[in-house]
Amino acid sequence: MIKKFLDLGYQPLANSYVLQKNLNNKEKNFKLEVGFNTKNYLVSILKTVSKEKMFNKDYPYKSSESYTMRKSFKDLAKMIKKKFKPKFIIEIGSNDGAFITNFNSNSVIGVEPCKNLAQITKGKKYTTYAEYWNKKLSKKITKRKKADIIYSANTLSHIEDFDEIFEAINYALSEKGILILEDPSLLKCLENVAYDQFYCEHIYVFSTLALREILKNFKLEIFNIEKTKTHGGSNRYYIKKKNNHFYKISNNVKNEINKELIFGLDKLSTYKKFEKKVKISKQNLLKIFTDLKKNNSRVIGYGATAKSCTVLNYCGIGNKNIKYFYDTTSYKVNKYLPGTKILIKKYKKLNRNEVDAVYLGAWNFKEEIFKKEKIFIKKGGKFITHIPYPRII
Ligand code: JHZ
Repeated sequence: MIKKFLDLGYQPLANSYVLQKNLNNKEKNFKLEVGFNTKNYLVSILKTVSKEKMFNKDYPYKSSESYTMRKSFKDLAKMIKKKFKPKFIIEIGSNDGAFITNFNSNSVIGVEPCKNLAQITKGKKYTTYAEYWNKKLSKKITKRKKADIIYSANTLSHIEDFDEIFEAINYALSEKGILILEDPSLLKCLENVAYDQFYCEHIYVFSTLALREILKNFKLEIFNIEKTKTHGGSNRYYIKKKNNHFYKISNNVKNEINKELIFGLDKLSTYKKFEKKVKISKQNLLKIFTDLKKNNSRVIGYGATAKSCTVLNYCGIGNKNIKYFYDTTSYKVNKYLPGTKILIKKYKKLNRNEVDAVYLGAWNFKEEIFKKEKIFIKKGGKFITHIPYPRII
């Protein structure tokens, strides 16, 4: 039933940045392979890493780090308040509060198992459960009052057990309540040859087709879809209980499903074609880095992302090709990227006297970064990206 279509080799844990004192220690590795379930169309990695190893008190990623994400959450919160007037909202995977802090603290609850992040929103007086989302927690939170809105962005794809997630959601959601899920779109991922959307934390990359099948098992259905530009192109799914006739199913749902069928997201052959494109992408990216090295170009990286971990380790691009990465996240600074052991430095504006070309680890924030670095660009500084194909811009 599950057919393997992509082998991205042995990979370290994407968000396990290495301390200098541990540089010579062996890292935990796992085999990163991706498969397609021909029955429910679900695309998933084949071997998973335990959630405790990935989401713990040392989690480095903060949603608030970019203007793009802060704005996206702010705009969504504004729309939700206006359109749905919710009295009680739960966010699953509230991270550092980029979404919940747009609401009054008495109307929203965050669930965030990474204790270092939960501490941030607790510090701002937002009720936050530093626990994994599950049935037990759902009962604890919503014993007396059910949620009008449950929101979860870039989190559902990180939780392996659908029974646990959706039964907990079904319990917590009021009869007329809405579940809003937001995750990178598989269609976009394939169109962009964004194979770096696959790493240990991304157990799934969803198509609408697959999500619809999964939701059926829990008597939930998608009634609207919005496209967002975040994380390279995401789908924001509006979901209701099947017996909730308060919301009509928008044509957007049918249209998106049709688009996915035309692209062939229901066929194994589509994923096999994707695999070929990934191999070509690797060769061409390597060529760019080899040529830059031959020319003695000074190359650094921008945005030490989880995605970069997959690209660099899969392609065999290391600290001989990229001198260091810049990242604004204080937790990542002075540590090394997993596997490739490239140093991460505290971000400072790109300087043309120091740098010739910059690998865009955070390609999903290209617009924001280009705006910030316009002087570097004006002075002839170049960026390297592999999305949608390897090139220098
Ligand atoms: P970004 C993480 O993936 C992990 P990553 C996780 N699994 C997931 O699903 C997504 O997030 C949502 C830095 N940066 O968002 C900040 C700059 O330095 O692409 C971040 O470290 N300067 C939960 O890591 C990184 O880049 C800038 O100007 O692939 C961006 O990480 C900007 C805009 C960002 O997610």
